[in-house]
Parts: sequence; structure tokens; C-alpha cells
Amino acid sequence: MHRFSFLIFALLILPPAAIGEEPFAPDRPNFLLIVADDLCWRDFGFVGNPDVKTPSIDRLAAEGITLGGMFSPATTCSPSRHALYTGLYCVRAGAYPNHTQAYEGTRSIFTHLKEAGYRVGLQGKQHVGPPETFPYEHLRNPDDLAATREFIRRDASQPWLLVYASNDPHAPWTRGPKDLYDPAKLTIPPYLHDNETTRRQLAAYYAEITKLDQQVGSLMRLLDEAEQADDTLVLFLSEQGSSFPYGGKWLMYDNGIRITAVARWPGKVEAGAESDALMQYVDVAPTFLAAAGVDPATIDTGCPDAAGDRGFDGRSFLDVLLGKSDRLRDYVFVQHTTVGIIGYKEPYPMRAVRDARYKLIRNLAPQNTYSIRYIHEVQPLKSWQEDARNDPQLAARVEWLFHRPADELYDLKSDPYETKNLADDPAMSEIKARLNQQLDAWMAQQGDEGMETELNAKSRQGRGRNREDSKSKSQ
Ligand SMILES: [Ca+2]
Repeated sequence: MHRFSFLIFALLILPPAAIGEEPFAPDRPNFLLIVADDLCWRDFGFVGNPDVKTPSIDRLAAEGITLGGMFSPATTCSPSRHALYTGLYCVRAGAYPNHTQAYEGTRSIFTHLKEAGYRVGLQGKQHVGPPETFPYEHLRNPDDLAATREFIRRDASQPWLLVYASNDPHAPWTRGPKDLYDPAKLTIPPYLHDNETTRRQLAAYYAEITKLDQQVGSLMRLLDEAEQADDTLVLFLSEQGSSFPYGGKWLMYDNGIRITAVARWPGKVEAGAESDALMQYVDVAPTFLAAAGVDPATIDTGCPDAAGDRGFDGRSFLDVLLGKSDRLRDYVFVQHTTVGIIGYKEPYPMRAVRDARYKLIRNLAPQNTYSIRYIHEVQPLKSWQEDARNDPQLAARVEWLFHRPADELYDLKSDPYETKNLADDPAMSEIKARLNQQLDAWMAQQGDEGMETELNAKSRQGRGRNREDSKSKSQ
């Protein structure tokens, strides 16, 4: 029954007390948001990785729409998830370093859909706070599919949102079917240095991706068994890049910020569709609300921007899902805060803006050394540094991880791995000026003061108030 007809029905039939309550309209979908952990967007079978086995996610893509223009606004776990759930960029919400939390009073998709009558849950990795901002029921262990089954079947009259946040394939890579991957036979991606250590770790990382894929397969079977597949909008997100050097995490390159995103909604989303519309994690919450029949423009996020606007930073891409539009944004934005990351030595803040073709990165403290434990003090980088003693090209590539110039500018069309910095090319000056202007405007809207914001980062970390997991895979 359509919402309008339901309203007429309610006015005619229901007793006065029931009118004004939020009834479950049968056309309101459930939402299953599946979030991977540190998975580079390239590392899926259907995206073109020749080795990694992801049959369930490949099938999901064939049954739904691939959103090739999705980007994260951060490349660490905690700020990415805050943006995804709040619809706000990281600095505005106060949730910009890792292990962070939003400002008191901020509301999230859990708040909004709960108010709209949904049952809201999160299974697995949390890494968000404060708890009042994220009022979900926590289903702890992502491998406990009995808990998932119980949640989705609990009450057929109530629509639900479940975020299924896997811990895979976050390092250390210890799980999954390792026998599927022979390190000696892997094709090494061009952004990685090929040696035995890289191969061994890549095989272990791929095994965890396959474990994640098996989880996705199990979730799809649960939906089928509950006869809810047709009523459920499934959105899969790769979260952000892997922790290999240049795998993307902790960096502004596309390996880190670009996301493999797939949405399935039978009967609504065309199977096998693709869109390159630029969009970001902040757009997910408004999209879910729009799909649930709630106008995102009516939402008070509880957290004003620098101009006092309390609405979302994000906007709904429902029309992209439905094939009615192929355009959402002209620019996507990213920030990275180093202060507070385990093993960081000096502040090394970064900001970036990207359009459909070009990316500008600002390193706000290029005089400093970028160094954090999980990229610079562990394998495989140690082995790369050994090999670089006799390989000047590799040595330069390793050095770039620690020291970069103030400005970087890339043409993603001709240089998809971002190895040719065009920031000083006079032919690019107009493009650079345009991107600088966009980045300045975004930072101003966010109340982002660059280095000063970076130095305040520890005040935004909140382990005590954070819905953070005690497991080791939380970096
Ligand atoms: Ca992550």
C-alpha cells in the first residue's frame, strides 16, 4: 500500500489514538549496510583483481548497481564511520582523528530511522561515539549469524536497519581460507613492490577478503530464508584502503579514498547497472532516509556547520540508485589527521579535493616527517627498505611515504596510480586554482582551521565514551 493510500485508510478506519503514530508502511524498505574494514576498492573479482576470490560480492554487483564514484571523506576507520552514520563531514562533527567521537548532541542515521519507527542494530565493529549519538542495539560478534537471523526476523511489522560491520580484512591478516592463495602465483599490483614478504602478506590479506565475501554470502542467504530480500536495500562498502604501503589507508590517493560500493534493491534498482556519479559516505544517511520516505531536508543533525546550518552535509543519491539521475556532486573532499594515531611522531595533516578527473592534495606540514607505526614500522615496508638499498627508484617511492611537498596535483585519467605530481606544471594552474578555491570553501564551511585543528585532535579522541571494541583489530 502506498503511503498516501495508507494515510486515507488510517483516517477512515483507525481509532484517533493511532493517527499520528508512525505506522509501518509496507513499502518502507529494510536497510542492510555491509561495511568491510581496510579493503582497497581494487581488490574484488568483479572490479578486475585477477587473484582475489569474491563470488558473493561479485554476484551482489550483478544483481544491483555499482556506484563507481563513491569516496570516503577520511582514510582511517573511526572518522570514516562517523561520516557514514551522521551524514556530516569529520571536522564539523568533531570526529576527525582516529578513535574519535562526535560532539555531544549530534544525531545519526540510527537516531533518525529509530524516530521513524525502525529497529536499528549494528553487528560487529563499532568505533564510534558518544553512545547517545549512535543508539543502536549491538549484536557483538560478526560471525554470530544466529543473532543476525533473530534481529531481522524479530517483528515482521517493523522495518529495520542493520549495519553489518565486519572486522575483515583489517590487519593482522590471520583468518580466512589461506589455501586458496599461493603467494608465488599472485599478480602483484603496480603500486606494491614485489618481494616475498609482500607476496606472503598479500595472500593473507586476500584470504581475509574471501572470508568477508563468505560473510556476505551468508547474509544474502539469511535474507532469502526470511523472504526479505525483495524488501531490503543492501549497500556494500569497502570502507577505505588497505594498510599496505600505498594500499591507501592513511593516504589521500584513490587507493585509500575511493570505495567499491554496490547497492541491491530488487525491483527498484536495475540489476547490473553502473553509475560514476561522484558521491561520499556523508550521502548515505540522507539516501536511506529518502528511501524510507523521510525528507532529508527536514532533519536536524544536532551539529551546526560554521554558518549555523544544522542540516546534512550529505545529499540523497536515491535518484542515482533508481536510474533517474547520473549526477550528484561536482567535488568530493577528504581530510586526514595524524595526531593521535598510534606511533605518530609529528603532525602531518592532509586535505584533498577531487573532481571526476583531477585531485589536489594539500600537505599542511610538509616540513615534518609522516610516520605512524602501522605503515612505517611494520612489514612489508621494512622489507621494501632493505630492497631499496640497491634500487634508487624504490628508494624514492619509499621516501615519498615519509616526505611529500605542500601541494600535489594528479590527473586521474592519465595517471590512475597518482605517481606524476603536476602541482608545479604551469599548464595546470587554472585547474589548481579552481580546486584550491573549492577546498578553501569546504574547509571554511566545516570550521576547519588546518594545523590548529590538527593540534586539537587529542581533545576529540574519546576512548572512554567511544563505542569501541576491545578487539585488537581497531586501529
Ligand atoms: Ca578501516
